Amino acid sequence: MKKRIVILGGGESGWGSAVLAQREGFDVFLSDSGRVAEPYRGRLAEAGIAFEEGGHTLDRILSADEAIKSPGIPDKAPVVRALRERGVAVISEIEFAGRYLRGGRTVCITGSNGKTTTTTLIYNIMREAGRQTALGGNIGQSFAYAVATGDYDWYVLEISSFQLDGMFDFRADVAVLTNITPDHLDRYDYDFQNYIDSKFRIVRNQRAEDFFIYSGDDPVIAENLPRHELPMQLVPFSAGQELCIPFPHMKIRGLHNKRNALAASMAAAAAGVDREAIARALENFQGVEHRLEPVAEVGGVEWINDSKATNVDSVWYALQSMTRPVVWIAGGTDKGNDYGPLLDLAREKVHTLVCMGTDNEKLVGAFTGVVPEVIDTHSLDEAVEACRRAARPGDTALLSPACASFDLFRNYEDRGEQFKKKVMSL
Ligand code: UMA
Ligand code: ADP
Repeated sequence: MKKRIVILGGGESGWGSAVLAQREGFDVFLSDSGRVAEPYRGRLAEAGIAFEEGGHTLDRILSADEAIKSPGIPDKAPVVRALRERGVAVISEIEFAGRYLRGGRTVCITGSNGKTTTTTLIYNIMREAGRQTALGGNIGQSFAYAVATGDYDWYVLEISSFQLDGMFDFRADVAVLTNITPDHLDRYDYDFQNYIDSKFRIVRNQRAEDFFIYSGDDPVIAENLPRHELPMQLVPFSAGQELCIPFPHMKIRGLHNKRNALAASMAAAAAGVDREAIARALENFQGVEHRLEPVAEVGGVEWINDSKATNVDSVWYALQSMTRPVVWIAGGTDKGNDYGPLLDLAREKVHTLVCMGTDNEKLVGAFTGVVPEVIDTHSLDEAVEACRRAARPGDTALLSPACASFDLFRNYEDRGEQFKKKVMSL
């Protein structure tokens, strides 16, 4: 009899898993607690993949031989508990897709910040070097979809902690850990150590011929690096090292981006790419949208979109890289932020903080008396207008929120796009 695979969640991850499971000849059933959004709904129907929506029917789920869980579904979800109680293995899409690589190799990038920038840069380098390379994971298409629909020599994968959690036998040929600072603690019982342990799963199963590239500047990584002998080749990077081109020749700025470029260069070198290809790709790299992205210079004021800065550490690096007086827009949905680490930089660089959120109380409280002026606004229009009035020629107006976007926007991309549109209309 065919093995039965149940997939929980019908988004990007579930859709990719379903396509791969169908291709591998399993009996596939997908279950979504909410509505399956388009385009996935239409695609599932067209591919003839059985699915349900609007609830998880345990009768149809507990008969699974194995279940693949989408990363957005917490381990605490009743359906996941019920499966585990029944003794059904619940794995992540990464674990599943990793079984069908047919010789393809992986570069897997995780960390609290810098994943997308580093992943994109590695992908660009691999392409520059003429490798057959797929880009996916926590960015763009899912890993499973890439495996199901293409034949690649290399898979460059951004991996979130949620995807690492259901990963057991998967092995990365090249693993990259950019840094570890607090994030997503709501999914880790508000215990930072649980989140740290999740990130370190990136090196599980690595062997002597594999590489582990990690920040040698990060105290949390240093403290948690297993003390016993690790079999793989350890390659720490540090902001003090030199790249193969002078960093000022790159178009991206900031100490954090130098680290990302070092990590990417070392990962590509571990994958056998030569120095010339690395140098060319570094030189051409434009940065990624919504990450310290220059928008426009209006009346001598430089506007920057850093909408992806959804935690305190990413804002620290944004402020750290500022060279002109700053009008700073921050705020949104607070994820339990401690603004303490930002106070010194804000005092030194920011003359006006424009708070943009439905509830700004915590932000106003943290920065009143630290920054000369704190303005309370509740919409993008209000915030940009307040910014325009406060900014003087020679200033930088920086959107770097330190918060999630879900109070006023669909997501961080929506926030960044609306911001850019508004700035362009000034
Ligand atoms: N759902 C259930 N049962 C539940 C809860 C949700 O069925 O109990 C359903 C929802 O109704 C929805 C589906 O699950 O239809 C959504 O699944 P998902 O939230 O896992 O989202 P996907 O669209 O599958 O996208 C996921 C990642 N999302 C999350 O981790 C939240 C995507 O990362 C990733 O690109 C994609 O898989 C492919 O690997 C996004 C993300 O926000 C970019 N990641 C977080 C981040 O970067 O901070 C970790
Ligand atoms: P991720 O995919 O991990 O969220 P991104 O590359 O999308 O990382 O960057 C997210 C935010 O963090 C942006 O505001 C960016 O400027 C900042 N950032 C990028 N790289 C780093 C780094 N190495 N350390 C700290 N912050 C970073």
